[in-house]
Amino acid sequence: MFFNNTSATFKYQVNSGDTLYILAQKHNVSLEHILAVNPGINANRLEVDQTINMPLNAPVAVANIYGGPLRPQIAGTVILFDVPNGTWVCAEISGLPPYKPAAGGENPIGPHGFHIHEFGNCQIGDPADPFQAAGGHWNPSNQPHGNHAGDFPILFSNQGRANMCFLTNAFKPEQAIGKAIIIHQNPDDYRTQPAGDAGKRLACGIIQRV
Ligand SMILES: [Cu+2]
Repeated sequence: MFFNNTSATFKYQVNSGDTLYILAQKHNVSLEHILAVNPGINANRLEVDQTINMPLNAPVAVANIYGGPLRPQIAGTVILFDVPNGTWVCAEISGLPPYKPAAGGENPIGPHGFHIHEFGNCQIGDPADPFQAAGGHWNPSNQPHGNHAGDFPILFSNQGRANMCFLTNAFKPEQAIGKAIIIHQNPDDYRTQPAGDAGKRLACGIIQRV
């Protein structure tokens, strides 16, 4: 998934009442664009629950991610697209640290806990425990960790690079503007409260309107 790739799509399940014309209007893309990414589709006979390709609209928000003192090599972007009922999130990150298995009571390094935190503040603060100014996980609906709006899948490093897109129905991109995205040193276990035992904060980026 790339920022400027006009053929980027996501899967959409047709609801009752949908027509391609209505979908084009709702998602601010052209009818021609929808037809182009669905070769052979019968535009006059959409069926409920049929899966079609929907072109991604322009991204709503982006966070430029920078590594802090524990891993200054990290750099990348996280891009938020508006999709029906939620947000399509794409992350492209480089410079992640080498994987290290758990040893001596220490958690493994990688795959990396990855979240939206509540404050859009990436000040480093204490270099031994950086980015505390970003606060805890963004959790507007007061859920347990594992179900925070800001809970993301872990970042999976491939020799330092991570590249993934995923769907979340926990928020719309607009709502996340002004918050911070944090990459942690350790995996998120999705059950330890309140932050999944993901450890120190390696990188931070503020979500900004495109
Ligand atoms: Cu976090």
